[in-house]
Order: sequence, then structure tokens, then C-alpha cells
Amino acid sequence: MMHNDNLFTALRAAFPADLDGVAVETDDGLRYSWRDLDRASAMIANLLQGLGIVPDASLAPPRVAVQVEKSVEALILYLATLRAGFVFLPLNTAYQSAEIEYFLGDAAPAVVVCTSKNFPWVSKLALAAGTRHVFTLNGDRSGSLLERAVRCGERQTPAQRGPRDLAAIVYTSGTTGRSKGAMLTHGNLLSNAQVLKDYWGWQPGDALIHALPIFHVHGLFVAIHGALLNGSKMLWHGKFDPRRVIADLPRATVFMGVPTLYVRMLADPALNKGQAAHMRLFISGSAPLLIETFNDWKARTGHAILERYGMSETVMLTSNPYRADARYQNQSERRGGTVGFPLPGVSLRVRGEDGADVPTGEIGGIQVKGPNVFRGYWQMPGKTREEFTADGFFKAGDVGKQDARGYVTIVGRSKDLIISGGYNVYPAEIEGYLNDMPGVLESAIVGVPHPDFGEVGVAVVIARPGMQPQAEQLLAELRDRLAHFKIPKRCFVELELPRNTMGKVQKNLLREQYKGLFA
Ligand code: MLC
Repeated sequence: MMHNDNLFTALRAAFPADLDGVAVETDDGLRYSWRDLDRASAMIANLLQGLGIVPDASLAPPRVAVQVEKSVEALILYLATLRAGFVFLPLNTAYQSAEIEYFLGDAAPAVVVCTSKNFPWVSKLALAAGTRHVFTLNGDRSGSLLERAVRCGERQTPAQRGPRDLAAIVYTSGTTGRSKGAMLTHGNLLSNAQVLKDYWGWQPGDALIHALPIFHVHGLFVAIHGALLNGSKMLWHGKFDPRRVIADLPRATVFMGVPTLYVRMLADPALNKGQAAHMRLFISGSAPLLIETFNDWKARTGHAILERYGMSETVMLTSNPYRADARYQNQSERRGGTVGFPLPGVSLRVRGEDGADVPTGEIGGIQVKGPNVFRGYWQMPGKTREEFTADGFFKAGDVGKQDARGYVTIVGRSKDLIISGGYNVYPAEIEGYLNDMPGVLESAIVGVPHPDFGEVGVAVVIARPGMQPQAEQLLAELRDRLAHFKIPKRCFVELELPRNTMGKVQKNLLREQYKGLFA
């Protein structure tokens, strides 16, 4: 048979020989066998391929935009999209109409899948964006997608794909022109999954607790590819509930979470060494893991959380070591506060403002290159060029350093970005909305420390002369329009914003002023 670089082909090849074994077990008691994943994804792929979609001017394969609640069927839809050779476009369930309108308009998907509840407004936006096929899929397995798919054949040969062909578009955030669709290829995703399988020591008998959303890189790619490529069972949690995850630990070996999940589990007295004794590996990413959390976790469970670093554009870039490994010299301990070493195959360098390498241990902009690094931003060749160096390194947008042993530490960001509970929030986007509201002259949003979410946004608003905008009212208006995780947790109406002599708002002073707000 001809070799196929379709990511699905590699995942499928890793299914265990016994297709009747349990592949996914949900927290509401459902079991899906490997055969179920295979058959159902074939049926949905046949449905997609049978829609008669013709390539559009972008020449990219058809995009399938998906905004649905977390379910195993949503996972199967992802697999089906790969099989069909289409491009998966996952959307945060928190996004509201302004956000969805932008993504659908920008990506022009041929197919949109949403919940029945959102169908009235999503279908309208989809039709306006030129989408001809809108299906529904709900958490209880109802909806037109499955109704249509059950009538399709259960055999399907994965579409022939090369490593540079698109598999997914992941939007970096926001609704404004700034939001960019990162184009990830079959080769990006598979190479990264293979490296992680080895680096994290995936082994027979592993079972993963999957408690993250599946519309971002962490839950969708790192977690799901990890389990599937190892033929490992997933214990599937529809929503993160610390108590239920702790209860499942004795049946699992691997857990992946953003720091907020660890903080919330630590707050539960049921977490202890005995409960975590069966676990092999706890992995954290998507936001900085505080050293206190790392230390508390070690004391409570006996496990050192393995922190790794990545982003939508690159999937995973660096990782603390799983074990001392002769192949990776000097790499032994998991060091809290660092994100470990560049993964095998990833070149990472730290560059100063002048574009030259900084001396070891000094701070600069992180740049990366490797088979995992995305192909570029969807239909933004200019933005893509800006973010890559002449010699092909991607400017990650994070500020960091690498010590003499190779450990990488992230110390800040070169873009104005807040990471809240593992979600990226761009102040400029929210400020844009605030500045357009009646009574608002200008605004500034800064991130401040928060015990649960790590960091949250705080808005400072300046009133137009003679006007008195009310902070609560402004937040309520934002809440009507934007995903709620983006809404600043507090808003203050002040007389003026601190500025430097150049007239630039000094956000560092605001951060300092409000840093104790949630302490
Ligand atoms: C929810 N809220 C948040 C929030 N999540 N606010 C700020 N930051 C967040 N992350 C809001 C809700 O809208 C709600 O507001 C209020 O906070 C209380 O919600 P909650 O019930 O406490 O939230 P919950 O549903 O429990 O969600 C918290 C969470 C979730 C931590 C479980 O945020 C989450 O799953 N985060 C993981 C994100 C993730 O997967 N990131 C990976 C990105 S990939 P209101 O107003 O509605 O009441 C990536 C690359 C990489 O970054 O390297 O991995």
C-alpha cells in the first residue's frame, strides 16, 4: 500500500490489536471501544467526503469549524476530519457571536458544526460566511451530524496526505483583525506526538485522565494524540471537577492540566500520596506553574510535576525530563520554575534586540525551528513573514533564558498578553471594545496575580469629560459580547492613565498598583 502521511493513519496504526478493548471511558459511564472510534470516524468522514465540496480559491482543503460541548463524539469528529483530509478548526465554547463571526468570515469553512442551542445564530453567521453545510452535535449525542452519519458506510480509506498538508487551523485569540489562524500540518502534529511519546516515556498499560477542553492545543493535540499514539485508554471528564479527577487517579497513570487544575486539586483534602501512588506522570502547561504549586504538589503527592512549554503555532517546544536518559545528556531532574529542555528536533535560541544570540543565562526573545513549527498564519503572508527570521526561526513572542545545562526559563512576554487559567487574553482586544463604549475616553487592561487563575485582567477606564460610566455596567456590556473568560475581573474608573514622557501608557505601574487586589 502507498505510504500515507495523514495523521489519522498513524494514530489508527497505533490502535491495539484487540479493537474491542475500551478506548475511552466517560465520567457518565459510557464506554467506547477502539472499534467504535474507527467505525464512527469512518462514517463521519464518509459524510464529509460525500457532501460534494469543491476546493475554493484558497486551494486549501475544506475547513470544518466546530463549536460544540466536549464529548467523545466531538473527538470522533476530529478524527473523521483528519481521515477525510479536511482541516479541523476548533472553537472555544465560550465564544459569542462577534467572535464566531470573525472566525467563520476569516476561515470560510465549508462545514460548521455547532450545538442545537446555538444553531439559530451560528447558522446565520455561517450562511453569511458562505458555508453551505451546518450540522448540530450535542453533548447527549443528538443532532443532525450523527443522524446523517449513521446512514454512511463504515469503511473509509484515509485521504492521501503529505506531511506539509494542512490538518488544522487554530486561532490564537480574539475577534479583532489581530487574531491569526495558525496553520498546522499533518507533519507538524505527528512529529510532535511521536517525540512526546518517547520523551514522556509512554508505555503499555498507561491510562490518561482527560479533563481539559478539546478546542485548544493542550487538550486536543497533546493529550489526545499522546493517548491514541500509545493505544492507551482515556478516562474522559466532560468538565474538570477536582474531586472526580482525584477519585480517578488510582485507575490512571498520566494526567495533563493547566496550573489552575493543580491549584484546585491541591485545595481538596482528598488529594494525598496514597491516592496518587498509581500515577506515573503529572504534566503541566499552557501557563506558568508557580514554584509554590510545584512544591506543594510534591509534598502532597510525592510527584514532581513535569512542566513543558508550547503554543498553538508550534505545539510542544520544550519539556522537563521524564527520566534520566543517556540519550539526552545531563537531563535528569524536573526543575520547578523552568520549562526544561528543547525537545529532540527543536532548535531553540535566545536573541537580543539586535538580533544576535545573547550570552548563556541572559534574557532575550525565544526563537524556534523544527518539524513541529507551523506553516504560517491563514491568509496572512505579511504577518507570517514578520514572525519568522530570514533563516526560518519563528519568533515565539516569549522572553526567556537558557542556562548552561540547557534548562529554559520563560520570564515574560514580548506581546501584551494575559494568560488566565490557561487561556490567552489580549488586552488590546478588550480595550478596543471598552473604548467604543459611550462615556469611555480610553482604557488599559493589565494582568494581575490571582490565586485560582494565576493571572486575571483588571480594567482601568478613563471617562469622557462630563460623563460618568459605571464600572459594573461596562463589564456587563463586555459580557454580552465576548467570551466570559476574557472579561476583566475588576474595573476601575480613574482620572488618568500613567504615561511616560513619550505618552505611552505605563502598564507596569498599573500592574504594580493593582497587584494585591486578589492576594
Ligand atoms: C472560566 N472563567 C475564567 C476562566 N475560565 N476566567 C478567567 N480565566 C479562565 N481560564 C470564568 C467563567 O467564564 C466564569 O465567569 C467564571 O470565570 C467562573 O468560572 P468557573 O466555573 O470557575 O470556571 P470553570 O468552568 O471551572 O473553568 C476554569 C478552568 C477552565 C480552569 C477549568 O478555564 C479551563 O479549562 N482552562 C483550561 C484552558 C486550556 O485548556 N488551555 C490550553 C490552551 S493551549 P462568568 O462571568 O461566566 O460567571 C495552549 C498551548 C499550550 O495554551 O502550551 O498548552
